Amino acid sequence: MTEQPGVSRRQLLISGGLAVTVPLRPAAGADELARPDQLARETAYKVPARTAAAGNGHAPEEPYLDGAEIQGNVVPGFMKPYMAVVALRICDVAKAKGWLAGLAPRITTLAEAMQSRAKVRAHRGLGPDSTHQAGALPPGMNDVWLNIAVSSGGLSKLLKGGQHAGDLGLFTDEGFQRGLAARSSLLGDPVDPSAEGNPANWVFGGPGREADVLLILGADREKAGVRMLAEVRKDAAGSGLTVLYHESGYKLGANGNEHFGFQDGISQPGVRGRLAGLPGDFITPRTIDPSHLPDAWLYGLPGQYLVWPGEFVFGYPRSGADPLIPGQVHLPGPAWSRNGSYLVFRRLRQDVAGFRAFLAESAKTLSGQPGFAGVTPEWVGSRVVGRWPSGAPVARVPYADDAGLGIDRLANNVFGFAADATEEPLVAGLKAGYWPDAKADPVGLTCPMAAHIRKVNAREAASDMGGRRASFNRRILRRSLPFGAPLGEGSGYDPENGNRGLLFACYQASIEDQFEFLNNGWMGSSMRPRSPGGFDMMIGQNGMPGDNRERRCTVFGRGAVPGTLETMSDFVVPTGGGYFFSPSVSALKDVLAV
Ligand code: N7H
Repeated sequence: MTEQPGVSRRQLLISGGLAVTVPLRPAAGADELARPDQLARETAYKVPARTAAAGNGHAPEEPYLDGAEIQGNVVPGFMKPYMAVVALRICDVAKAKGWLAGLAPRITTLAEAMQSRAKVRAHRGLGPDSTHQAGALPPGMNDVWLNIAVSSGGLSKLLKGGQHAGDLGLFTDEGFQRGLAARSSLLGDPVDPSAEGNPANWVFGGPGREADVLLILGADREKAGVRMLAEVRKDAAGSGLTVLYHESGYKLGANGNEHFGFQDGISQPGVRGRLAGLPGDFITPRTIDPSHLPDAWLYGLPGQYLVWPGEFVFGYPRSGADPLIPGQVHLPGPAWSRNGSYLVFRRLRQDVAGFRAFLAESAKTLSGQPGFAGVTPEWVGSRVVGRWPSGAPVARVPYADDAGLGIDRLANNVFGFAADATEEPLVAGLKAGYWPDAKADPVGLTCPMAAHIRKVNAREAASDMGGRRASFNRRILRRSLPFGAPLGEGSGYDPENGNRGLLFACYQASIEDQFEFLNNGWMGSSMRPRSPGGFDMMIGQNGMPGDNRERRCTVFGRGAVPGTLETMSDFVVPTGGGYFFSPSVSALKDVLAV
């Protein structure tokens, strides 16, 4: 599928989508009958006639997700203002199994997290009239939640000698098998062993300090979260595990900024799937007027594409060639990995002073060039990210930030790159604010090809990997929060001595094809996802020592005049982390804890 100016996003999404007749539900008993090695691959299922007709008038038949089995930070995500991570090493396997068995009933599930999310959504509302509620909690809400994930090293210890001893090999993801430290150079992390970002110097996760288990906590209130953090550390330390690392993260400001000053966590894929008891049973709320088809079937929030759950959770249909028709069910591990998901955790230190200086110097250099007169550091930042600090997309407001648009969730994702985008009619009672429509921007004159949000999500535009489907199966569910106190503007005093950043966490069904692909395939490449545009200047690294670390990208000023941004510095430095598998509650109880 190629981009065609003047063709609507909707047409782009459904035209050229081959009506592949891929089935939805497994044939009865398929799980039980298949051999483990078969389960490790994508499995073919029968086609219900109604599903094949999705494009002809029936809504896509979305699967029910197992609300009691899937951990809540995978779907729908904790999204709490407090987060903590605890990295653990198993020293005594038998004791650790007892500890896991005790932990299983405390794991917050998808169903539990959804109940709380529904209350928060109802309290905050959507649209410009409710924006004063951003960040507000419903009265009395004081959740403290816990999730767990295990690395391949941890699985190897826990499965050894048991009934499932051979199952680790059935996880088909090479990244997961080898672990983050082994894959670090592939991600573009510094290869020089003396560099801060080299695994040899990580706070945990480097050679000899790899974690077997990662706990993730989320809480509405810091006090309760910190209390639980102390409790779980104490329990773990007394149960055959060593605490390698723990750290707390906090939402910055009501809207959730990160340390460079931008609102984060705006664009998440809408996960298709149902859970009984929700409006329409949908896990991702639907906001497009149901008579406006097929868009009402394509989006959750306006501009938020719905993605089949198998891209994130093991054992569900993935994206097919047609977004309305489920693809093949994906179970890239042993039978008990169903309802699980891979978790990538990276502790990313952010050099805030360095990034600010880069924006200021770039603005100074550019503003002396034709087409760039008057550009500010904030303008440069907006081109590096693709959004202004408030979250407003440059695609809709190219010349100046607009705080209202930044927090209007019915409007701040309504843009594509291939075609003009227009507001959609919404369900009764919802109304987006009025903002200029985004224009098609196929070559990045407004939102540069190298802008962070364009590097990690090609949206509906074609990329080097193909048409829009190629973008759908690269999506990740981000669950990050910043650590460290913010750096004040201008004072020069830094209580953290530069040690602040992002506790970056994301879930996906393939580490290689999703997180790693985004990192080295797109962010760390100057030529991809499409046409040479340069590196992701904020996050991209290129691993090379010395002068080869130079990174550049192209931005455009008035009259489509090109300019160059360049730096030798890494503003985001990896300082720890690991690759993990987040099992279902049953797998934790019945496979890992026995
Ligand atoms: Fe990125 N930032 O705060 O400046 N990110 N990111 N990210 N990021 C996004 O839509 C940031 C990182 C993605 O669908 C925004 O939430 C920082 C890694 C994806 O339009 C901002 C760091 C990876 C999206 C940031 C960091 C990604 C996204 C715009 C590290 C994956 C959604 C607001 C310190 C490998 C794109 C938003 C879309 C958006 C920031 C890291 C991925 C402001 C500071 C490592 C998929």
